Amino acid sequence: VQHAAPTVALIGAPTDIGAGARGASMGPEALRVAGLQSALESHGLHVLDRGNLNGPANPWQPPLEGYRHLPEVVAWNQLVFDAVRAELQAGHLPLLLGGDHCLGLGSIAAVARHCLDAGKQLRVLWLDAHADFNTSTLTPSGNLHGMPVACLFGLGPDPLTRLARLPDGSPALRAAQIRQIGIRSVDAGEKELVHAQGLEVYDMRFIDETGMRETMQRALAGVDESTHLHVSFDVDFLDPELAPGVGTTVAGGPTYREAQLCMEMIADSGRLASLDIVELNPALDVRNKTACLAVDLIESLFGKSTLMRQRPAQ
Ligand code: B3U
Ligand code: MN
Ligand code: MN
Repeated sequence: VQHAAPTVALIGAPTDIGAGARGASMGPEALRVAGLQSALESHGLHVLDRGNLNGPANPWQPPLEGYRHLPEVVAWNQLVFDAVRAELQAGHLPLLLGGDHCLGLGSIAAVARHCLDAGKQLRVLWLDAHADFNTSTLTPSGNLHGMPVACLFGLGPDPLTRLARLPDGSPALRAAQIRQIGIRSVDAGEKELVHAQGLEVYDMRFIDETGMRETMQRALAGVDESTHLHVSFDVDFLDPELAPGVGTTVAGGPTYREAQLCMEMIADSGRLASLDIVELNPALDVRNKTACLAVDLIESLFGKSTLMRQRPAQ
């Protein structure tokens, strides 16, 4: 079944408030300069650029009780939550231009809330080198971009877990609703928590042994007409040789071809309904090449393909 092309709403969140390196605050503009809007329009999508959210500046302080910049992270996530929720309520597909990955909390909390209201089943694909499942006692850094998934599960500081709770008090996200792909850096205590919480993680060893095709078939298994598919794309998912413009590179990520197939298989599901693109750091990039690569991959995510293809049976 072909669906009408959605209206995509670009939401800029220019902040590095949860990161360990400055510069992700320039991510939204780098994606615009790389031609994101016209690339999407060339595939028949209607695009609204909502401009940038305006949150607190980065005070660049050390951690306090295990968290860096907690009040500012809460403020940015509240802005993201409200903006993403408003676009979903308007029937648009929100595309969050980060900013660092702490913003995945506000974005996915809004999506979870919307799924509850709309009677949709939620599936999150978390594309990342990191599990982002730290807590204040496990974190090596205090950086909140290493904690959003734990916060969405209800494990984290009160003001953030409160933002992520559904009206009945349950956490926004359960293990059955998320698949992590491309993971290759998990801190010691974080590893135990990931296992204890039953997260489904397709790490790089799994991708090497199984291949990207079967990995994505598994990650998308059970996705159907009633599913809202959210992709949270941390650009450090990609191999750093391809994508140097991120704050925390980890060697051994997906190749260009693996990343393209990953995006194409998500597009084939026909269920993509919201997207985060985070951790792009233009201060560390080379001639905006990481931003251009991200735009290239986003095009595939929205259905760019070399040939006219029948949608393969899943
Ligand atoms: N796990 C480390 C590093 C990290 C997590 N997410 C990113 N880096 N981007 C931490 O600080 O929590
Ligand atoms: Mn991340
Ligand atoms: Mn990461």
